[in-house]
Amino acid sequence: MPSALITGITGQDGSYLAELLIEKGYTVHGLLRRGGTAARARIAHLITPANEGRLILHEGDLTDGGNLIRVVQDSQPDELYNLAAQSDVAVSFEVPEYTADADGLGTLRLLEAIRLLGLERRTRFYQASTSELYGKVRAVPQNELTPFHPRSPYGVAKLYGFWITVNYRESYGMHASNGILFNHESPRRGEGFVSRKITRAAAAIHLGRQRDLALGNLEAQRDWGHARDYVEGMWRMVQQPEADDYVLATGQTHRVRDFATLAFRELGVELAWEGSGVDEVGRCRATGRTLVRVDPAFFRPAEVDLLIGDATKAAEKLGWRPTTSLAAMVAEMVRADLAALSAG
Ligand code: NDP
Ligand code: GDR
Repeated sequence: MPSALITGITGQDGSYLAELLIEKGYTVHGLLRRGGTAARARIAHLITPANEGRLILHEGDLTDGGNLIRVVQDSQPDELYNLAAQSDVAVSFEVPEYTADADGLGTLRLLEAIRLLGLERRTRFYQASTSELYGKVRAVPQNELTPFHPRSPYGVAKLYGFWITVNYRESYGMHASNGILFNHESPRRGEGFVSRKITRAAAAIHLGRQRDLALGNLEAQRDWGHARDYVEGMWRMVQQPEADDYVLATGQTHRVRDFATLAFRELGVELAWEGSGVDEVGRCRATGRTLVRVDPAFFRPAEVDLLIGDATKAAEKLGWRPTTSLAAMVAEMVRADLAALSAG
C-alpha cells in the first residue's frame, strides 16, 4: 500500500487530496497545526473508524525544521504533497516575513528533511506552486515557459518554493514537481477568498441575514477551476516516470464582477452594474436595491490583473482536463452556503 504525507491537510486542497488518496488505497499522513475541532472541519468526515490506520495525523508546522524531519521520519512517505502555506495574497502584505518563512523556507525544510533522511530515491515531492508567480501580465495565456514577475510577498515566497524544488530535482535527482495551479475553488474554499466571500454573502443576503456585500477590485480577471479536478492533476504529476512542472488551468478567464453576477443569478437575482471604480455598485434589477458595493479597503498594494492558463502540457502528458464549468461550480458553492447557513 503506498503512503503519502500531505502538509496542509486541513485546507481546501488537502481535504480533497486526502479523500482521493484514501479512495485509491493509500495510507495518508497529514501534517496539521495544533488546534481545536474547527481546524479539522474539512477532514472531519474522513476521521472514521473505517479509516483508522489509513489516516494518520501529525502535529507540526512548516516553520519548525526539526519537527518536519521527525514527521517525515515517522511517516516514511512514498509521496509528499506540500500544500501547506499562508495562502492568502492580501494577508501576505501584512505578514510578509512569516509568509516567506512558511511558504518559501518551509518548502526548503521539507526537501532537506527528505535528503537528510536519505529518502531522495523513495519520496516523490509535489510543490503547490501558483499562477501568482506570473503576477504582472507579460503574455497570455500563461504556460510553463511564461516568465515570472510576482506581485505580492506571497508570490515572491512561492517563487522561492518553485525554484528550490527545481533545484533539488536538478542537484540531487529527486522526483520533485511543481504544479503551477491557477485559482481553484469549491464549497470548502476559505471564506476570505473572493469566490467564497461572494457565494456566502449572496446566500446570507438571500436569507435576510446580511445587507450587502463589499468587494475590492471588480475588474481583476481570474481563471477559476474546481479544486476536485485540480487535486487529481497533482496526483497524476507525481505518478509520472520523470518529475516536471505543469500548469493546471481551465483556459477561461472571468472578472470578479462576473463571478458575483453568476452567484446572485443562482438565487434568482439579476444584478445591474452601475458607476465605475470605487463608485460602482451592483443593484438588483427588479428592486433597485444595492447588493454589491466597492470598499477600497479590499484593494491590494499591487494587483495581478489578468490570469489565463494554458494547460496543454498537462492535457498531453497527464491526460488531465478540467471537468467543471464555472457556472456549475458557482451553483454548487451557492447551494452549499445556502444549506449551511439555513442549518446554522
Ligand atoms: P488553504 O489556505 O485552504 O490551506 C492551507 C493549509 O496550510 C491549511 O491546512 C493550513 O492550516 C496550512 N498551514 C498554513 N500555515 C501553516 C504552517 N505554518 N505550518 C503548517 N501548516 C500550515 O489553501 P488551499 O488548499 O487553497 O491551497 C493549497 C496550496 O496550494 C497552498 O500552498 C496554496 O498557496 C496553493 N495554491 C492554491 C491555489 C488555489 O486557488 N486554492 C492555487 C495555487 C496554489 P490551518 O488549517 O491550521 O490554517
Ligand atoms: P488570489 O485569490 O489573490 O487570486 O489568490 P482571491 O480570491 O483572494 O482574489 C482574487 C481576485 O479578487 C480580487 N478581489 C477580492 N479578493 C478578496 N479576497 N476579497 C475581496 O473582497 C475582493 N474583491 C476583489 C482580488 O484583488 C484578486 O484580484 C488565490 C489564493 O488561493 C492563492 O493562494 C493562490 O496561489 C492563487 O489564488 C492562485
